[in-house]
Amino acid sequence: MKLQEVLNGLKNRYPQVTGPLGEIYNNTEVTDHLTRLLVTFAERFPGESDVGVLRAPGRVNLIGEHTDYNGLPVMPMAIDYDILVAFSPREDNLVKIVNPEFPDREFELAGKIERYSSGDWGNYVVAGVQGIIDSVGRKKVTRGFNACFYGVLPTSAGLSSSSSLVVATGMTALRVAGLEMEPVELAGAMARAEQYTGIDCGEMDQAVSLLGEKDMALKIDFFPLRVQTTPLPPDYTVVVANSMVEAAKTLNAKIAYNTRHTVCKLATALLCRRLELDSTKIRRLGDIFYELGPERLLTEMKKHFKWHGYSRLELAAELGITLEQFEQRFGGSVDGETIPEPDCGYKLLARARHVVTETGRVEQALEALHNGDGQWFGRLMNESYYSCRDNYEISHPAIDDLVAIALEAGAAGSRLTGAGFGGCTVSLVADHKLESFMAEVRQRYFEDAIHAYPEAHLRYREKSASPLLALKPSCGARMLYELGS
Ligand code: NG1
Repeated sequence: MKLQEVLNGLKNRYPQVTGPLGEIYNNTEVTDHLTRLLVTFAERFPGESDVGVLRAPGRVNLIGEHTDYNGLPVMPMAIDYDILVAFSPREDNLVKIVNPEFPDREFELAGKIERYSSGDWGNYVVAGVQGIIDSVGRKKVTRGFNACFYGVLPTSAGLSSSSSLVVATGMTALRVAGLEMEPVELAGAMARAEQYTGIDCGEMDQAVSLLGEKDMALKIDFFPLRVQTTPLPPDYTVVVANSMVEAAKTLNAKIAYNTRHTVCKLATALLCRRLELDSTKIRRLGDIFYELGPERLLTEMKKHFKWHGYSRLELAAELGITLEQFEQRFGGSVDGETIPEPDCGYKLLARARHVVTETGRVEQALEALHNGDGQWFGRLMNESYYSCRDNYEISHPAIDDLVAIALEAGAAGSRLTGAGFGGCTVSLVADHKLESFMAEVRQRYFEDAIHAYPEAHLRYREKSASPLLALKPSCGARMLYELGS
C-alpha cells in the first residue's frame, strides 16, 4: 500500500486499512490521529516511498508506585493513548524529526549523540536512538531517518508520554537499521536510554509500552524483567482523571523524583551497613526486601532509621563516609545535575516504608484480580494513595481533591498514578455506577478546573481529548503499516 491509499482507506473506513486497528485499539478515534500524522508527514517529507508507521502506548499504573526503580513490582496497563510515528530511512546519517506540537530538530548519528538543552523534546528522540546505538553498537546503526511524531497522549500527566516517545524512537531506529530485538530486552535498553534525559527512572513505563496486552493488566517484576497478565475485575471500569496540574519532569518534578530515588539508595546503603549485608550483592532496596522478607525488613528499618529527615552531615557520619564521598555517591543525578538536600531532610523511614508496604499491596492486588474482587482491589488502591500522600509525599492538593471526589462519587478505589506531584488519578468504578460517577466528577472537579488551568484545557481541546476517561487495556507498541511505492 502507498501512503495516499492508507489516507484514503482511513477516510473511507476501508476494512483492509482500519481492520488491523481494531485488534489494537478499543476506540476508533485513532483514525483521526493517524490521518493527521500522515498528512503532516507527507507535507514535511514529500515524495518518500519507504514509510513505516508505528505506535507506542502510554500507560496507567493501577498500583505499585515508585517501586520499579527499587526492583519491586508494579501493576500497570497500556492504554489507547499513544505516540504515533511515521518514518522513512535516509541515505545519510542525519535524523530529522518533526512534531506538530514542538519545533523541528535535526541531529547526526554518533557514538555519543549530543543532547539538546534540558527539557527539549528532541532529547527523548536522542535518548531512543542513543539507547539502540548503546545496545547494538554504532557500526550497525548507519542510516539516519526522517520522522514525524504525533502525541495523542497529553504531556506531563503521569501517563508516560516521555517513555512512549523514547520507545517509539527506539523501535524506529531498529527498523531503519533492519534489526530486531526481543521486547523484554528493548524495554531494558529504553529504560536505560531514558536516563539520558536526566531522570533516574525505573523500567515500568518502557516495559508496559512494549509488552502491554489488550484487555489485560500486567504485573511486572524487575531485574530480570518478568510479566504476568491478568484481566481486570469483571463489571468494573478504570477511569483516569487528569488534575490538569502539570508535573513537568524537566522542571521541579524531576528533582523531586530523582530525590525520592536517592533516598531509597541511601536507605539501602544504611541498611547494608547496619545489617552487615554484602553490599556487592545488594544493588537496591528490593534486593534487601527479597533477602529478609517484608516483616523483618520493616522491623530493621524501624530499629535503624530515625523518623525525622536526616541531614547530609548526619547521613555521611551514619554511613562512615566523608561529606565529599557523600556528594559523589548521592549528591548528583544521572545527568550530573546536583540533587540539593531536601528542605525536610532525607526521610529514610517514611520513604522506605512506602516502598515496602506498596510491594505488599501489589502482591495482594494480583490476588484480588485473580479472585475478580473489585472491592478488594479498590481498598488496596486507597491504601496506596494514603501511603503515596503521607509516606512518599508525592501527592498534590488538586490530586487530593480529585481522589476525595472520586470516592464520594462511588469509586471502589482511587489514587494518584505515575510519578505524582500533579498529573492524573486512577479510579476503579463498578460499571453500574459509571455514568453517575463520570457526571459527578465532571461537575465537581472539571467545571472549575478548565478555568483554573486554561493552558492544559486548551491542549486537550486541540486534540479533541478529554481529561476524564474511562479506559480499557490496550496492546503494546506495534508496527501499524509498512508502506511501499
Ligand atoms: P511517570 O509518571 O511517567 O513520570 C515515573 C517513572 C516510572 C515510575 C513512576 C512512579 C519515568 C520515565 N518513569 O513515571 O519509572 O518510577 O514514575 O511509579 O520517569
